[in-house]
Amino acid sequence: MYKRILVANRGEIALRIIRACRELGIESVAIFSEADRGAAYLELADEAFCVGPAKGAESYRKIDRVISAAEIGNVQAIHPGYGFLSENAHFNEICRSCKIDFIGPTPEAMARLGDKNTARKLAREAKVPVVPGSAGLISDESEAVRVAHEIGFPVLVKASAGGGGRGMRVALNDLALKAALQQASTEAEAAFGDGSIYLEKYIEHPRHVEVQVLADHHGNVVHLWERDCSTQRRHQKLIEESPSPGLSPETRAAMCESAVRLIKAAGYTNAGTVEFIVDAEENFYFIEVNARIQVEHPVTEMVTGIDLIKSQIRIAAGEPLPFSQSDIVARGVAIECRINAEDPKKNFQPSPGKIERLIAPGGFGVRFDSHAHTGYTVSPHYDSMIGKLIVHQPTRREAIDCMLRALSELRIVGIQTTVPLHREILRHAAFVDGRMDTTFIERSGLTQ
Ligand code: MV4
Repeated sequence: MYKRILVANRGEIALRIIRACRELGIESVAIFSEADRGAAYLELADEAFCVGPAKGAESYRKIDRVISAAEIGNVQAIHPGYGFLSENAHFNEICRSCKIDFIGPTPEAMARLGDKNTARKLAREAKVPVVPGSAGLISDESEAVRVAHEIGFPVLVKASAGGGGRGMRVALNDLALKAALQQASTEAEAAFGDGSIYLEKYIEHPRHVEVQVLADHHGNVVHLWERDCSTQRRHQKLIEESPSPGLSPETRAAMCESAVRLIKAAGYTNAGTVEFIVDAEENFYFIEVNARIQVEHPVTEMVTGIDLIKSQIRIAAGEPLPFSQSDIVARGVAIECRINAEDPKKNFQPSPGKIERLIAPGGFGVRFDSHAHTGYTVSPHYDSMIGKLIVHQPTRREAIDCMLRALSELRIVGIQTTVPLHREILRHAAFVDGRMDTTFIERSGLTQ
């Protein structure tokens, strides 16, 4: 097992990884930017290095500085967390060349699944349902028009290098399609240096359901059931839950089994999430693989009782999974609300600043994963999420009631947050009845 791990991230996920290291008896080396200097969670690490100024590209995403910290810190492995360098195959490759274990998939598996078009092909080969669309990349307009007429409008133009909603354009007819091809390709070329695009039938008002997977270096692959992430706004997830309230047991089993087949076919190892969209008839379609631990991982941890960060570290260190698929029983219902420093009354613009007072909720089935505390200053330089409130109860009704109680206890004075929005969503009939889809928030009037 590793003696020392570099935690190449910040905030709540850095704290989460440091905690897992401490429980495993592993020393942790943290990194921080000038904006995070003095943050309380850094004191829990055994050592901490400043890697640069506030700007992410000059610090947390600066490969040479992160690697230098790893070398000086004399670590055997790096945990990238999520965001920053977590899905950067080049960084993954550099870790390998420096003989430092990257706690995640190999660079090859990361690159293979990071290309959405290649991932689609792998899915088809693994008999995983994909959205009807082009066989591969679209090379010219006439081919795009032909495919669009085969699958029927509306269609979605997607960038192979895209993901998370970036580089996507909906087209309702031939004329719109020609414009969409141009825009999606130009945007993807500018953003990712790869303008290649493919076409899919646009599934309207889909649910967004993802399957957590763990794969070790001994050929063992298991799923840890699904998370429903349909409650989101402009591709920003707000509330996640498990199990998905919209799936029959048959669909759930078929979706989870297909996720395992895809991960096996891709030669993927460590933690990963296979993402699907689900239409009104409960048909599910593979969309993409997220080759990292995700923000919402605690939802799965609560219903399965498995610590996903410790699992990642053990897998990277070469240990076989300590459980088989039949051991992984999901129990109860878990819901997570993302607590963002944003002002719902000002179109969710960031609301950084000093937290004059923070009182965390607690009690039976309540978990608050956050690096924030009274006196902490929320930086304007990073993502606005300052914590996650997770509840775990026997039934969904009890989980909603518990979350509402916990949200009413959570005190954050000095900045605006998404707490009021969460309380409105959790009381809304569409949420209570499990009828959320990815377009609900925009259509609901709950936000401008
Ligand atoms: C789709 C889709 C509907 N039809 N593909 C969004 C980003 C990435 N996770 C995949 N996404 C989607 N792909 C087809 N063929 C709907 C989504 C989608 C979505 C789209 C627009 C606005 C919000 C969304 C949230 C989740 C998924």
